[in-house]
Amino acid sequence: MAVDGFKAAVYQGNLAGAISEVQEKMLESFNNRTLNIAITGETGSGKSSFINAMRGLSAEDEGAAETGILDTMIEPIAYQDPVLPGVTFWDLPGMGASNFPLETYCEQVHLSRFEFFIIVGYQRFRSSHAILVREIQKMRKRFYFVRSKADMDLDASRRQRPSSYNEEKVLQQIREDCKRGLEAEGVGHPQVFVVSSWEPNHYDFPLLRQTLQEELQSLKRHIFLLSLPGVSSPIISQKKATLKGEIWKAALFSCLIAAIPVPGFAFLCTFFIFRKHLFRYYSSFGLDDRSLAALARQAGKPVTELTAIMKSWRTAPITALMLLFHSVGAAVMITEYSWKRLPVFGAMVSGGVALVTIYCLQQKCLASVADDTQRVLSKALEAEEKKAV
Ligand SMILES: Nc1nc2c(ncn2[C@@H]2O[C@H](COP(=O)(O)OP(=O)(O)O)[C@@H](O)[C@H]2O)c(=O)[nH]1
Ligand SMILES: [Mg+2]
Repeated sequence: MAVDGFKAAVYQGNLAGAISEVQEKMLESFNNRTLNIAITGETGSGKSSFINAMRGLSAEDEGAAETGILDTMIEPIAYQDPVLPGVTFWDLPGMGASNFPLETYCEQVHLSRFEFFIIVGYQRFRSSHAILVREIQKMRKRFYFVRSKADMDLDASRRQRPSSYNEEKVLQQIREDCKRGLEAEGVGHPQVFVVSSWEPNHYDFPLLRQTLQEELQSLKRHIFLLSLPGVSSPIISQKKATLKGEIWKAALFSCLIAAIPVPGFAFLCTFFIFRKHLFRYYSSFGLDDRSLAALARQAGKPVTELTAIMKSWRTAPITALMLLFHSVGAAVMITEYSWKRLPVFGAMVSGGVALVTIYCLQQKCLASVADDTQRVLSKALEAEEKKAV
């Protein structure tokens, strides 16, 4: 399978290798994937009519999506594009229909299972559109905004101002209203198309088709890259579980050292054992200096951008020092104090304190290095995502 090389590289702590797998081998494999496009928007906005127009069908044709005054839809329905390979349009229930209030719509239709979105809106840009945009952006997915029923707007304008009627000007005003609304929601380069499903050869309909066709590969690539953190996450967890199994050895060793009644000795030894393990985790996950430099080169990002998002650098050593200082210090004190009177008891107590502390600390540290690995890998993949857009 195409992702096997990526998984193996992540497991070996070869993050640069994982990125190179993505760049060199895996990106071809996404070409045969399906792109699931959700056609979403308010009830009655013209979603089903839009799908029919995209598929070159009229409402009366066999296999056409049901359109009309009533919205009885409960479940999304899939329609294949007859021309674009692997493109599936999903006709979604309408936002604001009686069973689908705005507040719960995204969850009810499981918006997250779709990969790309076409928001169909009519009339002005409003809060329902903003809700959808926010949800899609949260998932870092992409969308087109289709402003439907342009024929009605043009007709109304022609009737109201016959002497000054200018088709392109009306269309431009509609585009600008949509873009303004989208930009207010933080969309960088909104892609807006003003269409009429009655006239699929007019207005922005042909441009929409062409854009989708041209961007299809990059959209598939983007979705594929977005799915990769989901592939690496179980691998990193598996590796964490393996390393976790070895923690007790270090803890046991520290426990024995803590029982030696020489002031400061146990503290220093335990600290160095802990530090050694921390660096071992870094190199085994691929977060040591050399591996990070190789990853940065491969991803085309400065190392600082990768290290800036690592939390274990800051948290692990400080928590470790604090906890070690308290617990091992306490253990040493107990040992020194009780050594003279109850030597065996003193050694057992101080050793026990060290055992528990080191065990908990190592676990915490391992978890934070594993989290960092996922973070750094996602950051490195972001560079590829940007190339895909
Ligand atoms: N004039 C005009 N009416 C449209 C257009 N698209 C849809 N409609 C009408 O709007 C109503 C709702 O359309 P439909 O596709 O069922 O909307 P949905 O609920 O979003 O699926 C229907 O009566 C359609 O005939 C269009 O481009 N122009
Ligand atoms: Mg419909």
